[in-house]
Amino acid sequence: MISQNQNVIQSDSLLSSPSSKAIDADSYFKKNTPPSNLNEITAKSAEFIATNTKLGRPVVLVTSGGTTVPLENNTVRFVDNFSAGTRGAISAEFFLKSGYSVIFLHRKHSLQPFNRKYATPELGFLDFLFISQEGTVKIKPQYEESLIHDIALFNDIISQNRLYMPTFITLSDYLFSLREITNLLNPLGPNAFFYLAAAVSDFFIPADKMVEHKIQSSEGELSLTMNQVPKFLKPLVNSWAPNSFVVSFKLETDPNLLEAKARLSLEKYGHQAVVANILHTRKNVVWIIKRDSMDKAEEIRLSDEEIKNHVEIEQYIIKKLIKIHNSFIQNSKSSS
Ligand code: 9Z3
Repeated sequence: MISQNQNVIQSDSLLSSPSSKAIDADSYFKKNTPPSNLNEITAKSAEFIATNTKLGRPVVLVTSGGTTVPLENNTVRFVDNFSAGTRGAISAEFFLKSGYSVIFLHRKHSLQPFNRKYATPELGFLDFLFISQEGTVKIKPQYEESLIHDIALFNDIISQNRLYMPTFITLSDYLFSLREITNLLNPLGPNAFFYLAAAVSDFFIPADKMVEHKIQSSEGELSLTMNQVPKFLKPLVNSWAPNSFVVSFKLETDPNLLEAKARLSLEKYGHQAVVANILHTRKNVVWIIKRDSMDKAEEIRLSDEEIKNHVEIEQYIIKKLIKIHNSFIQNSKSSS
């Protein structure tokens, strides 16, 4: 909604009440539009899950990157969520190396497993190549070993159909795809692993409250009020995939809030574990809090030596979580 001499985007009638109750997940799906490729994502995910489970491979859904929240239906501007997709992309690699097949639901153009190493802020694709005296394209010798290794691994994984990489841009693309893929993983019960590392917006403007066209600066300053996004972990854990293994991430900037917020999330949603991290130290230290021992937070911290040698913390996170997943599967078997 835009007023005459002031741009006011008003999401819902809840205008100035930050404590207003969020709508529930069902209403969210009724009021918002699914991505145009949702049927394709659903069909390809179904085929991927069927092929991999038939071969006895465990399947993990890794979500990665940030969601956007558009301000206009014909979107020129949007609010973005912080995330380069590094955590998700590296984690997917370690899951693949550990024998899991991976649905990598990620923000379009964010980092992807394996490829992420060859398009960094310092080095682009062309930096790895040179033209030989014979006029052919060759790999610079210093990169050859790592490239041969990664290409072989990546081609192997792709040819075995162990990696499917659907994308999202907006919050609603993400949520519709998450719900579809979760429903498809549900029949796998405890074998299905959800690793929810995407940075998902907590606020949005419902489609029916959004302006159609580009907001005009000639109309003055812009005031924004956004609705709260329903807490999707709740239906995911309680009804979409109630017997599955679900790990969420908690991101804070204030260390004093982190542990309490992570525990609160486990209490509220009842899933298996939260990986808690602080924005500025996320690459070097995380805490894993499990539902069955909530009073303990297990720290994973890289040593100075490891940081110097560019060791990736995700290898320790994944190793630990796979162990917890295996005991979850065992416990589910013995209690059924
Ligand atoms: C995370 O906490 C991830 O670890 C990061 C990774 C986004 C920090 P990068 O992609 O960063 O490597 O640059 N993800 C979850 C963030 C989030 O939105 N969590 C919600 C919350 O904290 C709950 S699901 O409230």
